[in-house]
Amino acid sequence: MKNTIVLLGILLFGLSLSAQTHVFKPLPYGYDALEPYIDAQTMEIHYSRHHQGYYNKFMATIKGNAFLERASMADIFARIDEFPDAVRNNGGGYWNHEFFWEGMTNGGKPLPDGELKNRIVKQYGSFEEFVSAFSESALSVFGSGWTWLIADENGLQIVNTANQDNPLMNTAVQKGIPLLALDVWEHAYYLKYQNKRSDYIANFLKVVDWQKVDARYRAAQK
Ligand code: MN3
Repeated sequence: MKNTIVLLGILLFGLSLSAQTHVFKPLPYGYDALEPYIDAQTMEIHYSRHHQGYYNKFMATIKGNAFLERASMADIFARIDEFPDAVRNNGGGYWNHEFFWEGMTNGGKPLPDGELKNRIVKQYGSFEEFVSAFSESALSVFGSGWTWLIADENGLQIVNTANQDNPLMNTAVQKGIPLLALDVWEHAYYLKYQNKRSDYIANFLKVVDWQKVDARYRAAQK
């Protein structure tokens, strides 16, 4: 009897874990880890208020919808036009920020030799020219949005999305697999940089984890 209760407890615990598809992951580093390029106060507000806010609203919005509660974010984004704007805006805000945090690391990491580096050089001429193109794109976002490096059937693309949209959404003009994201909403940089978005972009590029971007590219080729 006692064993049965223990087994039942393990089973219920397992079910409760599997029930929670969408989790609010801890920031992969401390608030001050990306100083001085991204300041601790901005990180704290961005993560604990903005990102958490999108997650909370997303969870409240999807409550009771079996598909939205269980499906992966990629599967949800692939059908995003079927759902209310609150799912698109808050689901995008939830996923985009997690992806953004995971693409940065203390001190940054250089792009290793390999297929992504070769592809960048082939398409853009050099890594430096690619960085200029990415920066220009981020500078050109009008209003709130994101800049992405994506992989699609033609290779690499630099694309911008408005609001909390992303290139996984079936509504996106240019769809693809995200490799790198840059948040260019003013809340991402205004405290430290005010209107100087170009300085923020230049400093973001100093903390990019290109090893991670390379790993994402390799995963996208499979
Ligand atoms: Mn943001």
